[in-house]
Amino acid sequence: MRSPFRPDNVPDAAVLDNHRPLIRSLERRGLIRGGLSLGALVMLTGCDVKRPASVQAALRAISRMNDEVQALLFDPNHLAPTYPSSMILRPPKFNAYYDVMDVKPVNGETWRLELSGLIADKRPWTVRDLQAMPQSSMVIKHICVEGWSYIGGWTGVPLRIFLERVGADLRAQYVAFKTADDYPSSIDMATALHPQTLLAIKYGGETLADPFGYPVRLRMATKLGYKNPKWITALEVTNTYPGGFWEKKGFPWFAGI
Ligand SMILES: Nc1nc2c(c(=O)[nH]1)N[C@H]1C(S)=C(S)[C@@H](COP(=O)(O)O)O[C@H]1N2
Ligand SMILES: [Mo]
Repeated sequence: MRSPFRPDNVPDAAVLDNHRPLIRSLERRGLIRGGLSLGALVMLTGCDVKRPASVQAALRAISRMNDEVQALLFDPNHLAPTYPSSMILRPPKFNAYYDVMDVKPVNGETWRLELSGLIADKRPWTVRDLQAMPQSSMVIKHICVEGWSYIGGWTGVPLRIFLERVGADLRAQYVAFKTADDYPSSIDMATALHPQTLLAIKYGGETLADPFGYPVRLRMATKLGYKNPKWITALEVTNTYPGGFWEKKGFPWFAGI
């Protein structure tokens, strides 16, 4: 899991800053008031704290409830901060659940983006198909939960435009992704349609390099790093909760503003 390119784990104030509006709005609505005590957890869930499995299950249920509340509070028109292009870090910082030397490059010539679920036109996409679509660029902060961040410049097809083009059911709940390295991921439809959500094919104006997701990865300004799958191979529109790689291990699913 250690990468030679991994930056020092310096906690980043931006992590907190990014979540302050959410925390404030939850407090305003009386949805949170400080932490839950163990006693309150027992009262709320009626579970036996001597049975760790039942506590685990209850905590997971509360976490899913939090995810849903956060998705409800998501403002589709609120834009995350952007930065001047002079601040783009070159090369970007690498992270994955394995080392950078274990990245297996994807062959762009044979690569296809497979489509499934609530989509009218499920023909697979090539790299050239994606390049021929309208592109948009954004310079945003990438925040990893491990406590580091960087400013990155991304160009690609707005996911909203892609979903409209393939005739996706935009009233569906989720957009789910599969990747070449078996790192499933998913987002809510409101986030998928947000203007700062791209199927990114370029970094700093140049084709994505292999470690950063060539030929296509998701880049969102409104979500933490681990919600941005690299090396995407399949996209599904669905009403069945798809979860994700870290989410299965207990990380929050919403993970953003
Ligand atoms: N396919 C895939 N996507 C992934 C990961 C991964 O391990 N595999 N790691 C995530 C994490 S934790 C982070 S912080 C970012 C890192 O993206 P970067 O290497 O472009 O900085 O990718 C995310 N997307
Ligand atoms: Mo991350």
